[in-house]
Amino acid sequence: PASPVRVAVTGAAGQIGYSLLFRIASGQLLGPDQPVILQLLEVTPALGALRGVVMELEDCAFPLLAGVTTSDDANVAFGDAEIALLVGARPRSKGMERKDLLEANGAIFTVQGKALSDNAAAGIRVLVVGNPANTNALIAQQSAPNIPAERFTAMTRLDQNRAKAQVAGKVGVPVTEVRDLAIWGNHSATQYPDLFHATVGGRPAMDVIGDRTWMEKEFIPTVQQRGAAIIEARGASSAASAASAAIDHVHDWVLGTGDGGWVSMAVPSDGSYGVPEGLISSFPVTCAGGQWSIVQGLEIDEFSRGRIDASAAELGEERAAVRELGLI
Ligand code: NAX
Repeated sequence: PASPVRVAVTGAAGQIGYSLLFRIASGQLLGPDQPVILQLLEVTPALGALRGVVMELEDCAFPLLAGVTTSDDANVAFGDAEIALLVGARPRSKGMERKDLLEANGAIFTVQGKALSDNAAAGIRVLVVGNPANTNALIAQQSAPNIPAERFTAMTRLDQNRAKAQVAGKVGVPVTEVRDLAIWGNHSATQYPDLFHATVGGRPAMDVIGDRTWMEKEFIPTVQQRGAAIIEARGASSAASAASAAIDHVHDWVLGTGDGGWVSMAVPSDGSYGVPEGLISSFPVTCAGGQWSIVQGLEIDEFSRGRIDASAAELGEERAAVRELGLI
């Protein structure tokens, strides 16, 4: 059998962690033949709760789970890791300004970026889930001189999955019929779910939907506000769906998108589509051989241009703010 892959997860005792760890251990992240070792990072006060989660992992007797370690030290948790899922972050508390939020997260992601750089395996791939995910990924990347820049990504797959489900529901087809639906920009309310390149059953999605008003007035706001709608309904933020999207993101990055069409990942921009270089912004990508590449040559109309530019501008402001704070 293959030797185990070390997968580090931060915020492991949190809500998303509680869904994510079991799916990783069951083989859904890296496939049914790949044993894994989970290396879990939490803040010191959460280590007790984390111990309970580890007991439950043991009690699943997962055949692919070759070991579990826990720590409150990032240098330990990231040791020889090939995959790091950075889920733990500082949430926005009441009355907190964006600057305070960026600063609090900067304290986490500078340390974790450096710890990854110093301790992870050469092949390390990083997915940042903790919000503000794109800018947290940028901070970690800039704190990690030993890791190639393109190994830092942030999650917009949940937004893509949400968008696909909305389209499938609208036209009454299985989600598998909806393809090449890209999310552009920031994982925030400025994100742009793009239907102009998507297809439904092989036909242009906008032709099948036949309702531009729905796209502009319902679809886009629904996808952008879905996180808030879940909180409103559930009294807690999306967790199982976020974990599921994290599994999808890393699975496709490592094992390839094959003939599954595009996926959305926030990746360091190379300037494609006018998104300023270096910003970690969502694009349509395909993956092969463990590498992502931005889908090139798409025609961007005026409507999409405005949306993509607005979200990129927000990312630019976040980057300027963390620069000013000395975090990058
Ligand atoms: P929880 O508050 O349930 O769990 C977070 C865990 O992280 C806590 O157990 C906390 O102790 C731990 N933590 C905090 N600082 C840490 C550090 N420095 N090192 C290690 N662990 C640390 O939040 P949960 O619902 O699991 O959400 C986690 C993050 O995902 C949040 O930032 C949330 O905003 C973000 N999300 C991102 C999404 C995306 O699509 N990119 C969607 C879902 C989710 O909202």
